[in-house]
Amino acid sequence: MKNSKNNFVDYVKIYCKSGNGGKGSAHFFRSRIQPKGGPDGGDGGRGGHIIVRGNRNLWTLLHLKFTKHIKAGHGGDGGKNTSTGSSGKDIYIDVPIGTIIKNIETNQYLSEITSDKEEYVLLQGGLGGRGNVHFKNSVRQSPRYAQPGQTGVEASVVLELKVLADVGLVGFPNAGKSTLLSVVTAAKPKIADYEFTTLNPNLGIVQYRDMQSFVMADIPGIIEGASEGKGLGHRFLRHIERNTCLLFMIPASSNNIMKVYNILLKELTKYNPELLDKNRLLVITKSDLINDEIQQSISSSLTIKHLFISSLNNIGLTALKDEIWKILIEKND
Ligand SMILES: Nc1nc2c(ncn2[C@@H]2O[C@H](COP(=O)(O)OP(=O)(O)OP(=O)(O)O)[C@@H](O)[C@H]2O)c(=O)[nH]1
Ligand SMILES: [Mg+2]
Repeated sequence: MKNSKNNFVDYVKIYCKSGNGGKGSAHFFRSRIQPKGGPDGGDGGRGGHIIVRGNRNLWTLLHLKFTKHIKAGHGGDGGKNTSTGSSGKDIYIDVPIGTIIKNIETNQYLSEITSDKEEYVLLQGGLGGRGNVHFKNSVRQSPRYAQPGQTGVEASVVLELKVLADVGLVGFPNAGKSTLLSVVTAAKPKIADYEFTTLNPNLGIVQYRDMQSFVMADIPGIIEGASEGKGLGHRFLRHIERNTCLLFMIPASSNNIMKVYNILLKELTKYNPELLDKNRLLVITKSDLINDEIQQSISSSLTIKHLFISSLNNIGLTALKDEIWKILIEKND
């Protein structure tokens, strides 16, 4: 899963270098009354670390797409009067939960960020050198020596967002796509009771049992004739080209669910016939608006597999996730 052409960046390479430690000082105390005072050189400050940190508000590595180099600050040198140099500035690389960190040269797996605010010190800053006060002993009263700071370390790393597979939400405007995303992920897409509320795709990560997760993409609504440019057109379909599984979202209140399903299918085919190779699942939304009897009659009129959900009343959402997971696992086997 390398960078795809859309804004879903899940793979970046970055060269990182931690800061050098500051030099220890070889200073001697001097004053009018004490012209030959003892050593009073302080320690150098440590160099800045490079730290990778989990951030639950990030869903992709897009913000790092153009970051090629990251360098932390150097530690300050030690000074007279045993004063310690300042520490170099640490640099934090914020990443979405589920990001894997690998060393490029060795291809070695280093760590995975699995929770918000979790920190992984990728590169330690160099230690500051010790000032000459530490080297004074009974034999050597006036050490003219102080340690240099340790140099920082460097590494080129790959950050890769681990997503098992993706699910794309396809449907007419107002079908409840963004609402579903908002209840099964932490994403906060705009939701409103009018058509074309969503103008740009939204992504969210669905947490599934046992710490598993998958990415769900909510895209703008599609209408009949989208391929001829009606509504917002069908250029947004490129965002679901990489999805393993497509959910066809159709409200329970639709007069003819199969007809809507076929229109969606037709528009997808016109965009890219390969989209038909993907797994599809018919999801009938807003099931809270109909009673059991109507639900029964809809069910018996349908010949394809379908699930009823209500994002508002939390009906059928676990079953939906289970079903999606089954599809993703089969695809990956
Ligand atoms: N009763 C009921 N209403 C729902 C449900 N899910 C969504 N809605 C309502 O349907 C309307 C449209 O929801 P959205 O999630 O914005 O629909 P969308 O498919 O993202 O629409 P576009 O972005 O315009 O394509 C909103 O008023 C929602 O509150 C549901 O499960 N039950
Ligand atoms: Mg929407």
